[in-house]
Amino acid sequence: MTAILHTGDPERGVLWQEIVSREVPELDFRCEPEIGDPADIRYLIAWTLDPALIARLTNLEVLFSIGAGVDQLDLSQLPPHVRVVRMIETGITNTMADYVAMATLALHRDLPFYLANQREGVWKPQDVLLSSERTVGVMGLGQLGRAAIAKLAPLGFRVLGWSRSKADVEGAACFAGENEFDAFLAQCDIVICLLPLTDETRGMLNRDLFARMKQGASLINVARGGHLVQDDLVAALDEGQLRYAFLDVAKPEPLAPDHPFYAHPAIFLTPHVAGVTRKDTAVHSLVANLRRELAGEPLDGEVDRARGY
Ligand code: NDP
Ligand code: OXD
Repeated sequence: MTAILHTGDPERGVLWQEIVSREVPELDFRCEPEIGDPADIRYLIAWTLDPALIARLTNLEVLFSIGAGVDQLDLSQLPPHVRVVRMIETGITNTMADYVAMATLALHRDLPFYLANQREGVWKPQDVLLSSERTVGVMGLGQLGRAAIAKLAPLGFRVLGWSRSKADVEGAACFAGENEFDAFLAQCDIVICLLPLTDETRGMLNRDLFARMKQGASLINVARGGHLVQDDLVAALDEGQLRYAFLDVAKPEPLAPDHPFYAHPAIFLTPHVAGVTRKDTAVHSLVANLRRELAGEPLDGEVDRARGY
């Protein structure tokens, strides 16, 4: 018998069990803790890994991540032959694109400034710019960076993109690699981080990067808290090198209630809600991948484990 094991949110497990059992009847869908004979389990669905469970799954072949990112999974716990698949699904991409548009428009139209003035009883109009007069840069041109650009470009922003290898994205002028990073950064009024968290990108939103940005530019970090050096951000905001930061992610999550980010007047914090895996849509991505797997075809979103994304 070939089985797939769901871990995490029991409500999602019940829904996915019903749909996967109907759509892919060749597989026995089990929900933790009812794992049955662990030797049957070839496929695992998880957000994070439990080492005790992994040790029991001696025939595991594929790990399906609940999320688009995989850095929260400690892949060193998995034998090297186990393939890892990140979640690519319309719920995450659409909610992420909406969030990026919300934060970009809020910064573009000076909402943080007007909210602060409102609290002080101040009525003080600022010059109003056209969206075409703002340059927005997206770091990371994968599923989510591209979805963000598809939302931002029709709003009229001048959009730039940056990634490791040269990309071709409609609506954006694309830059690649360290050699073109300064040319990208120096033009942006708003920089959006949508990079995966890897050994190369950890801590890259730091003092050095902020100094290479335009003075008075703003940051939107919707990737991972580990990309950001928190003290460097506070210093850059306090010194006026950066104007505002929208942060959807932090390290650790949740931040302690007395963390300085909560009260900082130039920081806007949301609790990791930018891109959300929707159980009603993500299950169809899972089903499509399970069908590919059973047909011996390549899986959508398979991660290069050595590269980390
Ligand atoms: P993808 O794997 O599809 O895309 C990654 C992109 O980043 C690629 O363009 C890649 O370039 C680029 N990249 C990777 N490493 C580097 C580097 N060292 N220098 C420059 N570019 C690099 O990822 P997704 O778009 O699906 O997701 C991005 C991240 O968003 C996730 O890893 C996750 O951390 C975060 N996320 C956050 C959510 C939230 O709610 N806040 C929700 C979902 C995801 P190339 O193609 O050239 O390799
Ligand atoms: C993800 C997330 O990676 O929600 O999907 O952060």
